[in-house]
Amino acid sequence: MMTLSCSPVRGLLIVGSLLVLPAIASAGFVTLSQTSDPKADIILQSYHIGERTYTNFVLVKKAKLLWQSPPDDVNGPISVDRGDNVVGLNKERPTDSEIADNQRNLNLGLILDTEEYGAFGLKLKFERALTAPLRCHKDVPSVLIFERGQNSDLTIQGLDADGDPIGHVLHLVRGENQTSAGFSLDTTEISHSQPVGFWEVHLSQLGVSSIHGLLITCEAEYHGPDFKVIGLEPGPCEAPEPTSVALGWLALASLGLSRLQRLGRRWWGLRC
Ligand SMILES: [Ca+2]
Ligand SMILES: [Ca+2]
Ligand SMILES: [Ca+2]
Ligand SMILES: [Ca+2]
Repeated sequence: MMTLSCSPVRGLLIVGSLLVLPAIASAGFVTLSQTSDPKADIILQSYHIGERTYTNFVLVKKAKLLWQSPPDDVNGPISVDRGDNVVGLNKERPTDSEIADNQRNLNLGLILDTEEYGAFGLKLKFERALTAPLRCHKDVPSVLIFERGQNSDLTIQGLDADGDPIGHVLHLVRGENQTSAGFSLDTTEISHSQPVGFWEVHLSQLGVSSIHGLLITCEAEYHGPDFKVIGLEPGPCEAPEPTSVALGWLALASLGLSRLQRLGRRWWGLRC
């Protein structure tokens, strides 16, 4: 489904094609420091897809809250939250640097919490640019977005080096193409644990080959997303094994020899 999203509200104009996240052929999974205590630190350790393991995460560096609604709500539509026993800030109406601190780590017990009626526009800048993975890692997503409850939506769009939106606006829908993260989270703003899921976002789904950050928007009907954003950079392709390199050269040499022999036979055939 593709529709035009043009939202000239709250001083922010979003123009682009709005996509519902298409199905991902093969989803990965994550490993965590622990999954038994929903109120404690839960550190993201690695991302896996197939037999491969990735740990090259790229963190959020800066944040800029563009707008929030209702703007005069004393509780604040968006807040920084933490697991009940996690050391960290839980605060309504956080500053931009408090939002960045909340996201700038691998502790999934530190998330942004949005009230169910809340709406906002938020820019998150990564510590370095994310570029489309090399072919050997083309099935690896560039961004993981965790959501407590698996009961809320988000829209995201890539940002260029100047912080301007580029590519598609992607609608991440609650429960759709969302993988269970294998743990539950009980934070200070809720009185019981909720299961956490995550979306795997590929740059191709955002219609770009590189991003410096994300524009995240939430409308009131999105049911208040409670989330953490973490980038992933697979890195270079593994060098082939020395044995396979040697075998490759041997095969090439043998191919070359047989061609030379064929040419030789043809040459001598013509002469005779
Ligand atoms: Ca709150
Ligand atoms: Ca939620
Ligand atoms: Ca709690
Ligand atoms: Ca919420």
